[in-house]
Amino acid sequence: MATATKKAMAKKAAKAAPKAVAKAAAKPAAKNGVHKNGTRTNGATTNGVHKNGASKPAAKTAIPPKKGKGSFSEVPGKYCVRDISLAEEGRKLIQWAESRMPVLMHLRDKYKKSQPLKGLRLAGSLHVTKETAVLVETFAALGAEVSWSGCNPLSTSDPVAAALAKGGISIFAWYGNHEDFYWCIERTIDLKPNLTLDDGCDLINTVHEKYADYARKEVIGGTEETTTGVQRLRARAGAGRLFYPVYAVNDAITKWDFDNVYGTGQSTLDGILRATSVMFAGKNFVVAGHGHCGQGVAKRAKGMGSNIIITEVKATSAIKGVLEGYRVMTMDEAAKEGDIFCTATGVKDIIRKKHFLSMKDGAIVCNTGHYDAEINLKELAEVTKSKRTIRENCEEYTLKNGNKIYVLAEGRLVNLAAAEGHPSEVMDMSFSNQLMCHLELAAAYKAGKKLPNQVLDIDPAQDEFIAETKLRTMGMAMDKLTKDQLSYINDYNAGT
Ligand code: RBV
Repeated sequence: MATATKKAMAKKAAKAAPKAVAKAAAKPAAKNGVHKNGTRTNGATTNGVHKNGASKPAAKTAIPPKKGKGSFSEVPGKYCVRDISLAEEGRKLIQWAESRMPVLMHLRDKYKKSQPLKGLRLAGSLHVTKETAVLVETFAALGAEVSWSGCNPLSTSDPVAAALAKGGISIFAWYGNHEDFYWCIERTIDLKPNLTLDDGCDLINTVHEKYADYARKEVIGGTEETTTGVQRLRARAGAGRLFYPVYAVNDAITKWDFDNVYGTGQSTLDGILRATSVMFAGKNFVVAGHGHCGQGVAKRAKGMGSNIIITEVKATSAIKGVLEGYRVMTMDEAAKEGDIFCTATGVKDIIRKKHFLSMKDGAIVCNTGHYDAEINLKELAEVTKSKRTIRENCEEYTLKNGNKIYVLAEGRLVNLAAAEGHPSEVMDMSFSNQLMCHLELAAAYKAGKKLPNQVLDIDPAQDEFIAETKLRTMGMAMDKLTKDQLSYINDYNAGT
């Protein structure tokens, strides 16, 4: 963006700021007396001193500068995206996703009149994709004030971020945001959220570690989208360091049996194809971790004609692989055989120096786990002579031993960094779970009911509702048990 335009935007932003502050100041009814401090968005009382001395989200007037280079479209305190002129392109993508997310759209329709989230402020940190945009705009349609950031430096769709910003959502996200990842999260906390939505726990962690008193006193609850995040949450809760209730959305059947398996399966292969265009048929495809995500990747790679090798640390998951007809071996062994490697473990250092050194020339290495810790790129660098970019999201490392290894998307989740993440159809169910959990949190809060500061399970009725609605929108019907069948299955005396 030209500097002149940037300056004009900054001027406009300065004017817009008071309005944004006034709007954000609308507080949820303090039914249980939780929201009893000042009403300004920046958390300061009128004289700038916090009444209770608690750690507060940063003041809007003292926003620290971004470190990232390049141009941005920015209205301080409201949004910072790469280029607002991409909004029209993004809007079409969002509409495309809407047309494939019937359950979420049904929920939007069902609740938009009653405004169950009115007066609540929600901060979210989740991949800024077209599907996420449908969720974000549903929250807004139901009355919430929303502020959003990405949850991975390489997963933001800049057109989608621009469309959200243009549509009035507060958003801080851009593709390639390595330097200002936490800056963006902090900007969403400026909203003084009373609900948080995470994918990977970075927002929850920031709120808990930097604003512990705030987390305890002001946040009603939150949700967590992914396996790695739920693992971290459980660790936090186990250590007695979880200060508000958080729903483990990942653990809903309508999330992890579908999103983690079929979503990851398809989008991971999509990412590998976009970054390499290689043929899968006939290749040895090593899947590290045969949990839900790994199962999806293996299933789809097998379907494309690859020979699957599984590496595992859990015997039951390994046996599942064996019974699918895959080979199971250690990574030390698999490293020598694989043509394509994909990590899906949630654990660090799955592929290390010794593995790189024993790989075949031309091996392709990628990750589909939430964090970029699974492939040890630092150790790869130690044995590398030279490096160059072959094409977008595909880097060639020439090792000192002469072999070439190709790393996709910097070892970050290849399905979101090199492709577009999971398809809308499956995110429909995941994000309906997200929405319904926030509706639960809001309803409990408005009814004055305090939920325990724990990792909360999803109500099975929610799963059933989402699955039934999905099935109906797919034009499929199910049988119903007759009374007689019901009494038969509940009869402990029934025998041969
Ligand atoms: N994920 N979101 C998308 N298209 O918005 N794709 C994948 C999307 C989520 C998915 O639910 C998974 O649990 C998480 O990303 C991993 O970070």
